[in-house]
Amino acid sequence: MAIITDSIEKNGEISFREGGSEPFEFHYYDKDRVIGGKTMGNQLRFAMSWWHTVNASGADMFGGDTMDKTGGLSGMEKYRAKADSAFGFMKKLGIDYYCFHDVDVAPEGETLEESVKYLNEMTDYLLAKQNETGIKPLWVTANMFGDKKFMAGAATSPSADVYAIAAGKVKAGIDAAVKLGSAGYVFWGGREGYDTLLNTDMSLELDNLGRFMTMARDYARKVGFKGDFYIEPKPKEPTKHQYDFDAATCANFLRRYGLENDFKLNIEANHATLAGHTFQHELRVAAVNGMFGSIDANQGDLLLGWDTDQFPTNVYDTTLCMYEVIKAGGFVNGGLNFDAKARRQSNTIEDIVLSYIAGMDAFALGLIKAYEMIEDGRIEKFIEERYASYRDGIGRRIVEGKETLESLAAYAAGLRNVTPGSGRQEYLETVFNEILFSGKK
Ligand code: XUL
Ligand code: CO
Repeated sequence: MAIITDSIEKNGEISFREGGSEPFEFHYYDKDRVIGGKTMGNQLRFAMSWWHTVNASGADMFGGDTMDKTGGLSGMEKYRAKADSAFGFMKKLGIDYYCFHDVDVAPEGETLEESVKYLNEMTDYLLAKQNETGIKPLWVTANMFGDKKFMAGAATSPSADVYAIAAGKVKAGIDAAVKLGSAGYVFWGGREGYDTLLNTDMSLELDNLGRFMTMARDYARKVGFKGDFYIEPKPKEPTKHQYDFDAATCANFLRRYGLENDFKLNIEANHATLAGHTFQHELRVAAVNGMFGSIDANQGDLLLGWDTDQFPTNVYDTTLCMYEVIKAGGFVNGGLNFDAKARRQSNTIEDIVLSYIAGMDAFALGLIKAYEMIEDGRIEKFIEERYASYRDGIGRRIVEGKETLESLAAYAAGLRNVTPGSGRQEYLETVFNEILFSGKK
């Protein structure tokens, strides 16, 4: 039974070929190539998103499916066949990790109890597949936004019963994460936000969300979950005001509720741009707050105001992303999950394979170029020199916390003609282009 693997079977194993130009091969991603002291595989830690890859059928707001990924099956048989296909797909592409929501891998029952039973049955099946292949979850999550009971949120729902069901789903998700040896557990806000304050008690909702994550953390640590928790910031969609707007908002939330030691951030490229930020900005904010964790790798369309979840092909962005990842010390439990789907019109199985190749190659090239930026050194040196005044004299004393407002006022009293010097943005952008396109150092 092959739902999404047929065409790859046809094309054989997808591997790297130096100087290659055929579509069904990698031209930059060479999994075993060592770069920056680690293999590309370990630097990039690619993950397959179950929902987009195995389930998404091309439907949009205006029209139905353009792809059939059911293989004509239904019930548990369909879920098992999808798991077979997913593992076959990951093996062919050399992907070692996958990410899933509870409802991606198992059907939902009428009650929580029934849903958990199905999930347990399917995680047994996934575990057997993992043992055969060595593939593992990068992170697990619970879908707390799809069903109508979650229309007003889950941990921020005005209904305590909905809150309790959400807690039960997260408990089952954490149990699945422990059972499958997942490196992470993600909270994406889903409908944790609001559309109008005319019907919303924001203070209670935020406190409830804080309590919810605290309970999840405490339960997970009790049952032996050693991985990272993540919040995945997103500014809007589906609600008008999401509580996890961007990295800075999430960092503040995590500190307010004392969760900063167990939670990190899962930065999604397209969510960053929806928040009016660059992907690089969000990664840097996460890193300077000690909360860089994992990445949902995709790209949006800057002319559209919604989450398009496209496979990433923009090498400027992948390079600047990998530059941030390297500067943050690389991935520990995190990795690059393709929260991305082939376009509605790219509706063949081959298109999904080509989409992954495109995304993986774009990030491999980004990784290569990010190391070239660091080796080149011109950009780093410029920044170092730009802040040189903080390395000795008055600047050094400021950094060491030895100055006061009065002492600085006295120091500054007689200064004349003070300017910080040119920021050289255009020159630095030229250097970046040169590294990307000329191969000249
Ligand atoms: C939604 C989104 C999700 C999360 C997991 O915008 O990105 O797919 O990654 O729930
Ligand atoms: Co995502």
